[in-house]
Amino acid sequence: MPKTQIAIIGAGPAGLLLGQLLHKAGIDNVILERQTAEYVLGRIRAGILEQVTVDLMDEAGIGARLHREGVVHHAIELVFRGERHPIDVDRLTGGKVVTAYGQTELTRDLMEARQAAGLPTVYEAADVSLHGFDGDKPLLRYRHGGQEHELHCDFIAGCDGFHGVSRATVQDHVTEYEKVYPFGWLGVLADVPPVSPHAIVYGNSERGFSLCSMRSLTRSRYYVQCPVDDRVQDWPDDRFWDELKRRVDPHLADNIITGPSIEKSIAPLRSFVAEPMRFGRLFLAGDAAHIVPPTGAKGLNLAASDVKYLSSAFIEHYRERSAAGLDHYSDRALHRVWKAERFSWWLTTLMHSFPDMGAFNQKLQEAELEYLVHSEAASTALAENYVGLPL
Ligand code: FAS
Ligand code: PHB
Repeated sequence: MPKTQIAIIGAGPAGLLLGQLLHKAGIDNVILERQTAEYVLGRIRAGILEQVTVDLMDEAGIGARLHREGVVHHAIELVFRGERHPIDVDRLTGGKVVTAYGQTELTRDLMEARQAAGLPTVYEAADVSLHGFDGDKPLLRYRHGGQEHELHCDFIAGCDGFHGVSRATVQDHVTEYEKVYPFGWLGVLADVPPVSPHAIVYGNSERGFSLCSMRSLTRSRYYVQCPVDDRVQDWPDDRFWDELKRRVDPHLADNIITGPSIEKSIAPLRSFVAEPMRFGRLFLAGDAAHIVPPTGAKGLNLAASDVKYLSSAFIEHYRERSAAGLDHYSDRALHRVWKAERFSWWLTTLMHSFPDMGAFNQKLQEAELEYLVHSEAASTALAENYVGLPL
């Protein structure tokens, strides 16, 4: 009867990081992932890491490539009315910074470390189901290689994302809070040098939001806001590059190096929180419990802070036989989640063009941005949320 201490559902950043931290603490864990490793690595997602996430990668003992290849950003820039304004997050927060390092690379580092340690990950685990977590003998059932399997455990960590089975299993016991935005983000990845390698550029324009980011000094990541029902085929590369240039200041537009897209996708934007994040011996972490619009670069970083709280609670349970961390996990995680939800909603509302928002609301957005970039207090509030609030 296969047994482990912690059964983790999902081999995304949350599941893999949790597995690595538990392994470092000598706690057995098994990950069940419904896709292949290649599929997981093929998803292009986040790009900006808070210091909390970088520190966790170091704690997990796998921060080396991140420090070698990640690009530290000391500032961000806001573009509106055709002018660009720096926000010096480093100075405003007393030295805190963010690091540009793609979620794909972070996931790859975690996967390679797990494989090197010989830790069990079952890829292509189909039809995972959760049982007994309201008692003290939880188990997972799943299908793999044409066979039915059971995995008995002490606890289940639901790290299976927004469309996962964990939250769906406890749907009747969850209170959901949701806001869906009336637009999406069209994202393009291109092997061209980023136009702003040391500061992410957030653009507000009457034509809509834009974002100039990167994955490395030779690989760029750009986004433009688009109608939520647009399709990727509506956006040939030339149309994308033209639209991006119309939404930033003339100097930046003249310096954008274009090239063929190597990935192009449209992501819907939503704010979502499921409460609570604990159900007996089942604990939710990451996108399984909450979603933020990517504007504030919080999604991946919230998954990391959930994992920090949850791994500490499991370690305390096994080492000190204390249930305090487990009992406080949900409240503790949700306090941070809601502050990140607020910041992500605020920045999304400030930077995007909403249907029929009219000239008056555009002027209000520009007035708030004008105030923001010239007020030390307002810029500090933006900066301390952007680099990540203390754990
Ligand atoms: P994930 O969704 O990454 O991982 C969950 C894993 O569980 C997946 O591998 C999935 O295959 C697996 N799974 C699901 N159901 C299962 C089942 N029944 N059985 C077994 N396994 C199952 N965040 C940012 O900070 N910045 C961004 O720019 C950004 N862009 C994004 C773009 C898109 C299109 C999406 C969807 C998200 C984006 N995010 C962004 C947020 C994203 O980075 C998430 O916050 C991050 O992936 C969260 O990690 P996990 O919680 O591990 O969830
Ligand atoms: C990204 O590089 O994908 C990125 C950067 C900053 C954001 C969102 C996405 O706010």
